Amino acid sequence: MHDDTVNRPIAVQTSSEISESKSDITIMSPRLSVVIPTYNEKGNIEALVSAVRQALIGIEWEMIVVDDDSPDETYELAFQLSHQEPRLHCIRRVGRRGLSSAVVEGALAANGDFIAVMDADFQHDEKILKTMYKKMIATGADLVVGTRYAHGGGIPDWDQKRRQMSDFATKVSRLLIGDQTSDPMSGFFMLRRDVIEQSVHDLSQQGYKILLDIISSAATPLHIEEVSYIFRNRREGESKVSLQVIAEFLFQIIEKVSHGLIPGRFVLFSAVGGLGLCVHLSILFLMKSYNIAFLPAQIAAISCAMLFNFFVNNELTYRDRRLKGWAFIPGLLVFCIICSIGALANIGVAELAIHRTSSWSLAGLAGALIGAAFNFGAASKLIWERVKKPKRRLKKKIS
Ligand SMILES: Nc1nc2c(ncn2[C@@H]2O[C@H](COP(=O)(O)OP(=O)(O)OP(=O)(O)O)[C@@H](O)[C@H]2O)c(=O)[nH]1
Ligand SMILES: [Mg+2]
Repeated sequence: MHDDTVNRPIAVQTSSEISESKSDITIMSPRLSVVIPTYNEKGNIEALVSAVRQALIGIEWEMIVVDDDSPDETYELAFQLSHQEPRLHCIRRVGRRGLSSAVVEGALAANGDFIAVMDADFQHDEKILKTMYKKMIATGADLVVGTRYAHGGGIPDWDQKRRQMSDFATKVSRLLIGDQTSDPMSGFFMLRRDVIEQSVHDLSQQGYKILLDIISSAATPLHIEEVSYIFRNRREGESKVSLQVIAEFLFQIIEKVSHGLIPGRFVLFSAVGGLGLCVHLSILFLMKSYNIAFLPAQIAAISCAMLFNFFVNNELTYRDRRLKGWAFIPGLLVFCIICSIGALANIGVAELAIHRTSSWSLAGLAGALIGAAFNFGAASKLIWERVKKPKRRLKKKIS
């Protein structure tokens, strides 16, 4: 891809403005759009606008805050700030959550030729935005990544656990994109507008790792450059990284590696089922060691395994649709019924398969796969798809 926009004039006048010869109204077309996804970032947003304004002196820019209806009303503050800073725009999304999809939505609404993506919490050093922009133009790159892992970059304050998690995620992401960038988990980058437009239909838009999504969805390898920076601590507010974010990252990797053939959630559901089997067998053998008869021991083991599976799936696999409070009990009952039907389907298929193949392992595997697919489909539809989002009460506006 080549930069055919470098010499484009940045001041554009409409025909009506030109006819008003005395008018001095000029619409400045931004070269750079800075997209900031936000969720509960009220404490950071005002300072961030000032910092970006300072960092981008000399460049025509706009800032697009994409807020997912934050309970702390970040969107309200962004709207107020846009009265003093007309280069600031805010998209408020209602009934949707997700960093990646927010970034894509902001990028598609942007007017700039180049799009920068950065967090609102000051962990990304806005002072390198100009360097990234210059590098983009000078090299004709498709993408410039703000990296913590190249010479001159760093993360001074992370504890060992956090470092290990990040290293693990970086290694897993290399399955998808090799070593195209030293920091595939970065949320700080700048790209040419057409890069995102060309791959937008192939993006998974799940979870947090939008850079990985963009690089792995590009039809041809991208020209990637890097600028190092020191990662900082969050200035105000709390991190949104949770078990759900980790689960979504795993979904993203599985779906991309299997080219969309295997739903990531299904793999996680099956893995939880595998752990459930371990729970089942452990309890069965524990009871045996206490000389409990097989039938009661088996019933106890099945019950514990179902409870375990339901609990872990609710916490991890379906965390975004988690059942809470009293809804947990009917959910558990439906789950037990589904698993019982799934077990019958498992036995039926295995029985059919053993007559055809006479291989125990193949028949067992066929039964297990059908059983797992049935359980997954039915549980997704009947338990976790039915969860309704709580309604937020409307605030009365005083006029
Ligand atoms: N629109 C939108 N923004 C989000 C969502 N989740 C997180 N964000 C924003 O995305 C940015 C990164 O989120 P953080 O919680 O700081 O995640 P992180 O930087 O990867 O992790 P920490 O190092 O723990 O801060 C911040 O600006 C968040 O406000 C979301 O669901 N929707
Ligand atoms: Mg952060």
